[in-house]
Amino acid sequence: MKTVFITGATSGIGEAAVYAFANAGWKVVATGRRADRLEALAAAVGPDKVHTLAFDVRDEAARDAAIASLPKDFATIDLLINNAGLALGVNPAQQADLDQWKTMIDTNVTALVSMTHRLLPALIAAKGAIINISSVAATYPYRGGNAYGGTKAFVHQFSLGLRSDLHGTGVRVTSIEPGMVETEFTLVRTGGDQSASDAIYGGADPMTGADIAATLLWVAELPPHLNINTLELMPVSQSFAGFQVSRA
Ligand code: NDP
Ligand code: 8X3
Repeated sequence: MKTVFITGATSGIGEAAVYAFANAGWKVVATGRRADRLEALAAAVGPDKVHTLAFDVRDEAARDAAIASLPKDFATIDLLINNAGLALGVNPAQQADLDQWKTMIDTNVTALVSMTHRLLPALIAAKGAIINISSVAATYPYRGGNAYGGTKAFVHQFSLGLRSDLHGTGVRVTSIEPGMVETEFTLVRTGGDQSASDAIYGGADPMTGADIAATLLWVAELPPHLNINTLELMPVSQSFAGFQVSRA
């Protein structure tokens, strides 16, 4: 039985992934900061299938202590899903809050890199896999996307670089790049504005956490000689718009 280590499992895509992998017979290490949510998740899915670790991905000491506490049954990691992440703010760069930019970089970039570095020896030993959650924001700029898009572009390119470095090890690396998924993402981005969240997803028939979780499971269970490098997904209701031109 294989074990997946999922960051950001207390809501949205990560939480849905816990259910998808556990239902498919994987053992799951589910992580996030909100311990109460993790406890509820373990109770709902079954503590024999899910082991929870509450820590902030930016806190390397807390992370290492949590990993060191893993019981034997969950200690051999075959797949790391670097999912924990967030956007903060919707303002253009000239009105953005620098602390929000730093929080996004610390979480989406620095912590993701550090988590990968921490588990890489084990993943190589297991001939395992890494799935990083990037975004369409990595490729398509939009107003107010600024630092968030930059962090996700980093995740995309870091994933390709890992692929290159891990050549010959058998370790697979994939960057998953979703568009609009209805989760707590917009609530977090807007500081808890439920009406803003409702306005973004309302009538758009967005993707769900379960849609992305099914894709993650599909990628994870492909035959070991296959690697999906990058995979971009959008709801049918979402597509692209043109360039903007300012005129004198
Ligand atoms: P949610 O806000 O629903 O989930 C985010 C998860 O990340 C939570 O479990 C949260 O847990 C965790 N997290 C955030 N910061 C930290 C931290 N410092 N330490 C530990 N865990 C943390 O959003 P989504 O499910 O949508 O987001 C998951 C990923 O998907 C993110 O990387 C996001 O950028 C990406 N994404 C989302 C899209 C969307 O449209 N929703 C589209 C493309 C990509 P807790 O707060 O308990 O710590
Ligand atoms: C989340 C998707 O388009 O809101 O990464 O940036 S988007």
